[in-house]
Amino acid sequence: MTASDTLAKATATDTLANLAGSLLDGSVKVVDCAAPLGPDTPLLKLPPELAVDTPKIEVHEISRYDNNGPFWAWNWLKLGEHSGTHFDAPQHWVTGKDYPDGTTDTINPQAFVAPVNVIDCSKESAGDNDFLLTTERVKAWEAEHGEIREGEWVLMRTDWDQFNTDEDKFLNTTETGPHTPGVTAECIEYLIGKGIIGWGTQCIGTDAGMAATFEIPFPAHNLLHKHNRYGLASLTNLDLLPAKGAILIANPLKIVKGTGSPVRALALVPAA
Ligand code: 23J
Ligand code: MN
Repeated sequence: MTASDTLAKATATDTLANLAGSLLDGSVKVVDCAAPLGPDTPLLKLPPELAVDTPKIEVHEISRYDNNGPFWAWNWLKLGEHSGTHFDAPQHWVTGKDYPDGTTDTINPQAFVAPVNVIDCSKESAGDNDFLLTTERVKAWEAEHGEIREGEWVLMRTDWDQFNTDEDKFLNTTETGPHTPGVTAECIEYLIGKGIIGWGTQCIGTDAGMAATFEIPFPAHNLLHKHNRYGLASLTNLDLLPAKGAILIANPLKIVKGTGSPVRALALVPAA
């Protein structure tokens, strides 16, 4: 090891010792960014002429301290990969289908723990359910909070998690289709150019409700996965995260050839 390697290792050891202390004394808090996962979890509804939907979540009891298992309780699940708070892997989209490290079992796990930027769009989204985050708005956010760096997550805060116990409100579908906020194609391209590892939202998917009708259909999915980046959807409690400075832990199950997975996303944040 060179002298600078030795120094880097000593610094990393100190960093983890400090983190351990901060977790134990409560000065770093763990925020739960996942919604409850069960039969009532809202699920995506696609136009029937376009696609088949993900099935409703089912929980089946195997035993409950009874004749089927006297000393234990356990269940089995029927669960789509893209259910509830979940991670989108690059191979979820046709544009990312050839990445050998693009499934839940092959992604480098280093990506599952990363710094996170939280862009507050809650007011805009409350005023306009079809609100789209633009490059201009992200640049203004960076001027205020600091640049978005390579390897970081960008999350769109809309406070949409307040609706996640009511599928109708969460999907907000009218005669004209689903109306939930999202991001423009140009803005996603800007963020990919910045080197983000992924983009996450508090709505049912990484794209806006109306994204099926956009010039590039589902631009967040199309462009993120084309560039081997990840998505997160149905995140909760982003109002408890700072704009910058938190660490996001979002690790999908190691499903073989999985295109995504429910995640118990967690954020490490400085105590208020
Ligand atoms: C399939 C088709 C369209 C969309 C999605 C899935 C998702 O949002 C998802 O869960 O990845 S928009
Ligand atoms: Mn998904």
